[in-house]
Amino acid sequence: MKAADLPRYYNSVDILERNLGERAEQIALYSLERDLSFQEVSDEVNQIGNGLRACGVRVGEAVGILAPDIAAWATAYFAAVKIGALAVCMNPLLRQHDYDYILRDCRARVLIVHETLLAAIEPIRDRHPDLQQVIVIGKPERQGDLCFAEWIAGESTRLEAAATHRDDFCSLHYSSGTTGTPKGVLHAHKDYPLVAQHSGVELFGTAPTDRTFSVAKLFFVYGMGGNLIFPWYVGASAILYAGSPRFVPGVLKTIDQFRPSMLYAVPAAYNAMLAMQDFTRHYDTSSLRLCISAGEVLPAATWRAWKEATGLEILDTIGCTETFHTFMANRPGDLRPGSSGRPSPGYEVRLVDDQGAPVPTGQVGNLMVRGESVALCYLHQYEQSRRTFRGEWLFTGDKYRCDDEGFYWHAGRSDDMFKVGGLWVSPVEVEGVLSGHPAVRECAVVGAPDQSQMLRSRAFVCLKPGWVPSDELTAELLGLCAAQLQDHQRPRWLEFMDELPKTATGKTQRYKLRAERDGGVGLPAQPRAEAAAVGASGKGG
Ligand code: 3UK
Repeated sequence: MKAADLPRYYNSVDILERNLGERAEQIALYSLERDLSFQEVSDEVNQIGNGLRACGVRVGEAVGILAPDIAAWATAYFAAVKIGALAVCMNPLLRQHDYDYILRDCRARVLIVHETLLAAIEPIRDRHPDLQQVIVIGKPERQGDLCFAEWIAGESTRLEAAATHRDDFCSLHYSSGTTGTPKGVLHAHKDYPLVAQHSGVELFGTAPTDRTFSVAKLFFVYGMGGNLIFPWYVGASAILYAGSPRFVPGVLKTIDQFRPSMLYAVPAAYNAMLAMQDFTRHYDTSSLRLCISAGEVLPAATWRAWKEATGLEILDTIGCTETFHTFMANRPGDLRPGSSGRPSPGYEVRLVDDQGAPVPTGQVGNLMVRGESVALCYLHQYEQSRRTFRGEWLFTGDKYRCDDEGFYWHAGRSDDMFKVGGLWVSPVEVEGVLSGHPAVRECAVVGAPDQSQMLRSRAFVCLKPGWVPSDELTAELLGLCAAQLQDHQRPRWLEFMDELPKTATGKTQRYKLRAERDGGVGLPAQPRAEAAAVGASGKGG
């Protein structure tokens, strides 16, 4: 399918509404809270859409969605899209200053927020004059806020979709930036059927009889594609789980109870399930036909352990917020554990050196991707957009090596960013917190593998004259990180060094630090602290 095959005026609410004929009464969505048929979903979407229009939301304006994975997330999303607004899919794990940034950046006019997340926006919401209405899923606390259920109760279930152009933007997803400032990725209506056709149908073979479940949450495009867009595009049902991805019994119970055939998760979530002894004896996982992994490298050991436990082969795949979904993947019967597979339908990839020339087979190069679902730009980020969106080609920031058989092997990133449990860590952000301590002269943070070959944050710290390394100081520095950073960002290990390795121009050579082994050459014998184990987290936990 090509973008040009879609009608010029196309609204991606089509992904839901194409099911309103024969499939109208089929279950679109299962959850502990409620099950909804396609007709019921559509009725609620129309009510919300009418409610949003009554709040004055116009085509192109932003509607924030900040909620766990419940039915209202999905209905609010499609309602915003249907009236031609921009659905801003907000990560419930962020901190106040991120929400502050996002609300300002997108000029959200309405925010639909779950009662459990109100506290995070309460202190900053008054700074945003554009934010005219807050709608609370649950009980509002402030005068003027609306209660979601009451707000839609009186609205009509009929609504005309906005005549959006297929190239109009319909969603905004914030992804972490190298400096810690989120980058808003704009996707257009056309991108949704494209990824559903290419990845949902052609790659994963999603069929109407499937039931999907994603441990990765809906605000994350990986979860939203796999567990909302792909199933609904073909009339299959999605299973929503509102709990934390780290709560393994909750995840396994959902699988046991709702019997998904397709599972989307990040490597840390597979590892977390495997860490529960004999989990397949306590929970029935026999409904699964396809297990998909993305977000970071799936270690070959995890692949083997999962196969041993369940008999199933996990498919490691890679996508990014900028492409919306998968552009390389392992396929059933055609996979190499530890690799990201080969380019998937709808995408081409190239490996180039820093001057843009192709690199020979077997050598590491910068991964470029081409495909029609690639976003046009980041919102309000001219420089960063120019660096990343290079004509038809997207500069992913990933380093890859291609073998003789055409399989691609991840070889790190060009920007020092890394992921822990599927969630981005920007070294600059962690270093900023450590540098706030009076003892720290300079520091550097890198991703280092733990016992199960999953990356964790590792900090190297140089002290100011007069300070000496000690366990107390280590604890103090780690405490500072605990207070100011999210779990996955906190250093798991903290080591003291006399000097950081530097280039001639004074840039920290993080790649040298990444190569440091335990007590390796160049590392002075200093106390090496192991911070409290960081829990495994699925992206969007
Ligand atoms: C890294 C991987 C090695 C890689 C995503 C599937 O993760 C997704 O989107 P993000 O924008 O991050 C993208 C970056 O994450 N990465 C993702 N998968 C893998 N590295 N092996 C993998 N299998 O650095 C990439 O550039 O958060 C994943 C589908 C849609 C997505 N958006």
